[in-house]
Amino acid sequence: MSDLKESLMNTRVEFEEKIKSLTNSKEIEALRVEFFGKKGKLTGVLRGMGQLSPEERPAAGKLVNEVREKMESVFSEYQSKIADLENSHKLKKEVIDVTLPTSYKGAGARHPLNMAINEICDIFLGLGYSIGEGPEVEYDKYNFELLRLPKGHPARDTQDTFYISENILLRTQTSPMQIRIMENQKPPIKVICPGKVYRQDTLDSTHSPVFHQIEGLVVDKGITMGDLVGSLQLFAKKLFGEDTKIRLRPHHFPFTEPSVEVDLTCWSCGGKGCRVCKGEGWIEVLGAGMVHPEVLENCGIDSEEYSGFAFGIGVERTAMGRYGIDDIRLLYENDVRFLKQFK
Ligand code: 2U9
Repeated sequence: MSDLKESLMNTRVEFEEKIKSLTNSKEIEALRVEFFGKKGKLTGVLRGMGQLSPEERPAAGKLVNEVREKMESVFSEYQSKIADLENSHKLKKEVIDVTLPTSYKGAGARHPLNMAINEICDIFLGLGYSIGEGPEVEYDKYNFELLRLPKGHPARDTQDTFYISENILLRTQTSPMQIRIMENQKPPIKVICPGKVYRQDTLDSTHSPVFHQIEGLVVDKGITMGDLVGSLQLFAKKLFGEDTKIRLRPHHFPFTEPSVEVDLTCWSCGGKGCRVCKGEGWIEVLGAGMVHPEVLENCGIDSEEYSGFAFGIGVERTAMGRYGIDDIRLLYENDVRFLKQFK
């Protein structure tokens, strides 16, 4: 019993001396293992109790418990003291001087293409249209077949694109989205579909193999060419000003009948003729027409009961006119000197 008492006291003295000199939590943890761990010094002393006689054990047990509790309380006192010290040291080191000048470089600006898309979409939202967006990787069926452009159709040459496989391609127009909408929704339908489209083309100042379109589609009972003209006239005035007029020229698209190309009075000279409109007074901005009855039927819509109009707007062309940009490539190069003019 006296041996046990002695080694208990020695262990406690050693522990209290050691703990006083500790300065960080790593050392604290090492001390915990040294004394309280499985093979620790205190654990070793406690194991010695096994050799005591049954009469000595109760008193020894009481003493051992008292010493262990004391040592544990000293340990946790030091442990939290050191943790507090470390924390306040860390806070001091990481202090932020909120009065220092900022490294803020200023807010960016919207890209002119997105500005044009937002402006055009806002006009149609105001006219009660909803917005539909869909995949850029499309089935041939949605991009061509159901729009009356079967394989081998000559109009496919002007819309040659990038093929993923025989029947999957990068869409050449946003029309496949309107097809999907007509397949899934009953008329009345009134939607615009903005998005990126792809065509096999060589990049120059007016052409790009990737560009943006906004196509619109209205299908209901009794829709006529008059509705198409009225809607486009309203759109042109809202985008380019109240004095803007539209002019329709007959055209051909496989998916609309009749089809038209739509010119706007020149945004630069107002119709007198200038360099921008090449003396014409008019600028071609969009194409449109009455949705071909076969296209309606292809999507499960009864063409005897319903009719519709559709139109397509080239976003790049509109943005270039609206913001006076003379080279399409500027829109894709992301040169900050160009972009920051649109702040
Ligand atoms: C469905 C039926 C018909 C969409 C249309 C045009 C005419 C058109 C061009 C404008 C400039 C493409 O980006 S551009 O070069 N688009 O001329 N687009 S009619 O007709 C549709 C669409 C969907 C179901």
